[in-house]
Amino acid sequence: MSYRSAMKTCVCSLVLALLALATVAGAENTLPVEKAVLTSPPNVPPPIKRTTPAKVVVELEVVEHVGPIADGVEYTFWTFGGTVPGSFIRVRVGDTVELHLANHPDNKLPHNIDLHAVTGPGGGAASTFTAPGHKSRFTFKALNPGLYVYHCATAPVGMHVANGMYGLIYVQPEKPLPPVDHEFYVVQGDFYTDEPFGVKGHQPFSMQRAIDEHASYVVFNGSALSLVGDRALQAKVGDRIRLFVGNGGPNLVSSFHVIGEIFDTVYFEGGQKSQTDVQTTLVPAGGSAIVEFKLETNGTYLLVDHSLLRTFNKGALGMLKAEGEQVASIYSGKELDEIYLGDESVASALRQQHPTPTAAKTQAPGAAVDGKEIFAKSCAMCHQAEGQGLEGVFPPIAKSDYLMKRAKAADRGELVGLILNGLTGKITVNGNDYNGVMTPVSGLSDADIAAVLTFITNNWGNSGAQAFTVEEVAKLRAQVAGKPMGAAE
Ligand code: HEC
Ligand SMILES: [Cu+2]
Repeated sequence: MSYRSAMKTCVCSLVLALLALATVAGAENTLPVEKAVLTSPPNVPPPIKRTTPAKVVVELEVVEHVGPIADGVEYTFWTFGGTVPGSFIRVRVGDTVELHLANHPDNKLPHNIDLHAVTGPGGGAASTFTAPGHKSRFTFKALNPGLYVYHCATAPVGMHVANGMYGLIYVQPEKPLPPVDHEFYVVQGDFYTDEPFGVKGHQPFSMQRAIDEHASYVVFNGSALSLVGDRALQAKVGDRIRLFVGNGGPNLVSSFHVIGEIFDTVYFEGGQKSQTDVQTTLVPAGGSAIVEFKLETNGTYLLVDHSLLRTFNKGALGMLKAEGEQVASIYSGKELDEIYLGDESVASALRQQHPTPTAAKTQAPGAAVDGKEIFAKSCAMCHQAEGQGLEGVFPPIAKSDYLMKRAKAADRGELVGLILNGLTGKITVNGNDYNGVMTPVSGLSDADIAAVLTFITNNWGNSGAQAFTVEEVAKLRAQVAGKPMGAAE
């Protein structure tokens, strides 16, 4: 081939390639457009009947609100669509998804969304970072089928997820799963408060307990009350059930089990492969599973995390009621109840080996408290490592006029108060406005607070304030005790 004709072929194929590209882009533009049906837990949107791709518009709104986490216990949830987990999204593999994220103007914090179903950096996080009273949008192509978690990925990420910012998106495969009688949406999550499970009233989030992975609540669908009593899942004997199960975490993995049932099929980890005849399936934090079973006889079946103290002491309990006849050939019910005297030999031998209780260990003498370490552990996740803050979100501690004005004032209780009770409302630091929420910092002793306040008021460009003593902090703690989260102005 001459040089000339080679050039021609070259140009030709370039033109062809461009034409092909234009057709692809054209195809995207001419896709039928539909609005996604979103559902609140435990409901799942209906199966998609389409057999060709569409452009699916998903409209999610972030809502921060107070709701029950257990009987008589309130919690401030941060949510996608007003519920924990957030709205269920269902699309089909090959669809182009246009995701709109709105952050309600009454909210205090910026949020975003990272969908595990997205191929692209951050799963959409950076493209959807949205301040209260703003909206964002991005588009992605659902390349892989399966059941995926989505969650907020705004710093501190662990805190946003711990407050309930997660949900599921199901990317239906080309060949859909066989129809069933009921599909339900169940997501486990762990929650962190200073007080243990069940202490009444509004319980604020505890960053320290979250860091220690010391959950006070482990629940399905955002509350110990979500799937019990009249909110139990309802079905009939003979029904086939499909559960779309997720785990928002942020920390714990779930040993998901239904007491009294065997999963006929499990699409483990939410993928395309399945396994049959499973008792308990592991659902990792930020992961999922699809489980299916048939209700062969009547009764109440219990959804649990088989790490059972979570179920019976921290709320991880749901119910599925199967109405209908008892099928005695499958399950008889109690057939015998009589007296048993037993063989004492084993029991008494065990009793003789009973160990004597050991004396309580004495506490190791307290090491000197380092204010910088406390800051790194309890404050830096928001105010950042060098106290520089995060523009528009977390005010700086370094060179803070707000901090130093109070540190040099006669009443320094405000600073102890904001650590113990938190701070909310508009404040101005170095001429910049902040209107966020500092949640109470838990687990700090008087010595810890004295050390961290002394450190931040004498470093990073702050100077001239007297050191805080343990006695002073103890006195100020008593003064601010029991006051609600401090209002800034
Ligand atoms: C969960 C995030 C978070 C944590 C953890 C946190 N803060 Fe804050 N802090 C904030 C926010 C948000 C504000 C602003 C509140 C407002 O707008 O009303 C704030 C305000 C402040 C202020 C007043 C404004 C300024 O910059 O001078 C001080 C002082 C402060 N925090 C100190 C601390 C200390 C000390 C710790 C650790 C013991 C801590 N914070 C932990 C989020 C946090
Ligand atoms: Cu968020």
